[in-house]
Amino acid sequence: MTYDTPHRRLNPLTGEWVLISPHRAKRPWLGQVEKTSPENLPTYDPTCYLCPRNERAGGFRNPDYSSTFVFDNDFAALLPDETQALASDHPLLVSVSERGLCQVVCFSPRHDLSLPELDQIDVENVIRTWMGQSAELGAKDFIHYVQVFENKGAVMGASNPHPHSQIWATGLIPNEPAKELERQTDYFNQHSHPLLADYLDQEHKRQERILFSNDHFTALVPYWAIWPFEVIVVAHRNVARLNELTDVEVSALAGIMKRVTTRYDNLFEISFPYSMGFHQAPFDTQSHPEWTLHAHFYPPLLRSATVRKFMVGFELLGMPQRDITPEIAAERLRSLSDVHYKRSSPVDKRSSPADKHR
Ligand code: H2U
Ligand code: ZN
Repeated sequence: MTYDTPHRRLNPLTGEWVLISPHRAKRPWLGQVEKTSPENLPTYDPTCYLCPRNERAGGFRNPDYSSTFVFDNDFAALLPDETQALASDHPLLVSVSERGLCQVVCFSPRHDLSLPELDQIDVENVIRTWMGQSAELGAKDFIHYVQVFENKGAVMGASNPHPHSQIWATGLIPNEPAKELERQTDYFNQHSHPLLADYLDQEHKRQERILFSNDHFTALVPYWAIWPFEVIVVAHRNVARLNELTDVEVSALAGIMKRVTTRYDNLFEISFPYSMGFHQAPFDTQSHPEWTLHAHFYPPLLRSATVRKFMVGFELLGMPQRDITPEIAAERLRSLSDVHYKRSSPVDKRSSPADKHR
């Protein structure tokens, strides 16, 4: 299909629309140019608060860790303590108290190795850590949602280049997964099928937005993508939560994550910034057959290492809008190599035993 005139697309996961203006993609750019992150990081930085053995805020010292390392965020946005219920004395002034826990997950002791640069086995360790923490935090009686995410790059607000992710576990379901829960539940009740499974079937038939897949996961630019090179990674099995993944699924997910992030880095030959996170089912007593585990990658860069997309003006006041179509973005990401631009050899072979769409 060619899409060359302005149109809207619906995000069935949230019920929100995005405006697509393909004819605008060629407009000149005289705006802000982003600074790129430093490329040559040391393997260890004595001033980094995430490196092994170094001191963090509040006098805590990191252990001499050798794999992943999890700690409670020293500046946690949420606290586990029970607080007094907030009284609301007017329907227009509503608030409720919120409990939760915030953790930081360092991917490895190496200050210089981001997801695409880590070996397959190390990415699997990162995923297993997210799984373990999801299970542990999700089992707490005051936790109902576990949000795993990575802010990568200074442009995304990451405060430290040492590769790490965060986990915020909350008593209430945050806005985005709450919308997805409602939409996936409605769809499942109407069709007796999970929304994302049916969506994936359509995408596999059409191919134009698919990047690649293996036996257990598919990476694609969603039909309703907002960010220029937005990607969604969807599980093939109807698995609802990270901690329900099997060993082979962990390997497959690590392989797909390495390939997505390698292609991102190769796109402009920089360490590609993004916010990435998993949407898993709420942690309650239900099995959530409507929910399909997936990860969203939201990268801000638009046409080079230094020109980003801003969510301002009409996006902020009206609705999100994009210029390059999701199909063109998918084509560009598909055309890139799986060999990281900093490496001369292909990514670890174990990452792609059953990969298709090369
Ligand atoms: P970001 O780079 O995505 O901001 O994540 C780093 C987190 O590390 C951030 O949430 C925490 C910050 O609160 N942090 C500590 O917990 N201890 C420190 O000594 C510094 C930063
Ligand atoms: Zn470090």
